[in-house]
Amino acid sequence: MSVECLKKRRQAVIDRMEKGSVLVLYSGEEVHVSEDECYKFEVNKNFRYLTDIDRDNMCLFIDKTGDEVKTTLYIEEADPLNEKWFGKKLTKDEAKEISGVDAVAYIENFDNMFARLLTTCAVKAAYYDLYHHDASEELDFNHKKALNFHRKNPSVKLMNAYDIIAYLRMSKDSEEVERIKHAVDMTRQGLEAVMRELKPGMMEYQAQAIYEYTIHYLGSSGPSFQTIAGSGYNGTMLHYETNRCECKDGELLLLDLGSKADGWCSDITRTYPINGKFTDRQRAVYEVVLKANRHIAEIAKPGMTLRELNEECKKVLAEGAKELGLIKEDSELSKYYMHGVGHHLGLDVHDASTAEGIKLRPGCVITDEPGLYIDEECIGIRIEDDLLITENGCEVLSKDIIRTPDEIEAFMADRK
Ligand SMILES: [Mn+2]
Repeated sequence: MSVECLKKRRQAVIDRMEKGSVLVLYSGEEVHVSEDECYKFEVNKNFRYLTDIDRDNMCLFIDKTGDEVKTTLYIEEADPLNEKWFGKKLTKDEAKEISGVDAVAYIENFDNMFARLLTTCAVKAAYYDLYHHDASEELDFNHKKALNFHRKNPSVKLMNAYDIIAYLRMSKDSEEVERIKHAVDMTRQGLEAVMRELKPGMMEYQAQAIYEYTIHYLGSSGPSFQTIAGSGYNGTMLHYETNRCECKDGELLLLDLGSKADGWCSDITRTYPINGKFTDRQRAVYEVVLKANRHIAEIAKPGMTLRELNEECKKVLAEGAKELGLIKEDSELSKYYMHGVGHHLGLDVHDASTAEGIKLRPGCVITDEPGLYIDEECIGIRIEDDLLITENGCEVLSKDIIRTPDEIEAFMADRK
């Protein structure tokens, strides 16, 4: 990612900060599992967005208290013994080169620097990332730091940086779109590898393994979420990720999966006939879902909301479900389709969004994922594409991932 691009993002944040304020954004800390093992570190996504660095124990500090705004990145100082065990830390020069900040300093000096600045009374407001998924959840690292700060400095207004950054993140710049396109392309290759091997008797985890092998081989840092490989009845469970069953002759395999390209995600679903050929009934259901999927890609444009798109999607699915003899009234559709048609996609699979950004605008990347789940027939079908909202409509970023029944059958017939 170019430093120009990162500077532009940070400037957009600075423009929205009050005069006489600072921003304090930590990258996060490693979380312990057991004994000496930690969970794979997941960087705070807003920190990543503004620095393109995914290391723990760092802090981005923006000082807008004086006439000149200054951006400093606080990083960990390397300890040669530690590095022997856990790998190289970023040096000051490397951190500066990647992020393009005005200055880089060591994190052990951060608290003193901040305390000194606070004694000057120049800080009227402090922006922290106050993201909170739901009330029952533990507070995250940034949130805890914010509350601690607020307790010690009650006269400084505590502001939420999350809303500002999330709004910006909703509209992707060209460098983000490039990363998402790369992620989508790795997913295409992974799905094609599965289609080449898929046959009755394959285990769901083997389909998963082929997919994940392929994207890792291509240089992805891994799946953007737990791969869903649900055959037959399992395809009707929305977040089935056990993947332990056998793919049976005559059934479908639903694959909902993604990959990460330097932090940015793809999220794609395809449903394939395990033996290479759809039954008439499967094809009929598939065509309905495909019609809804195509309809959304036709109409998605700036100004619309995800809710409106879902209402449109439901109309197409309800009409089809009636023709399939599944329902008589539109209101019964919820028995066979019970989720939304899309969500934002970016650094997070279900990407940041705010009420302010409820209307789609150019640069938004959303998913288009209608489905029908018929438990009693062991038919679960979802087709999911990734759409980039443009000035007048949208671009299907996953247009090269084949999706019609004819294309899929031809691909599977042609293999070997
Ligand atoms: Mn999705």
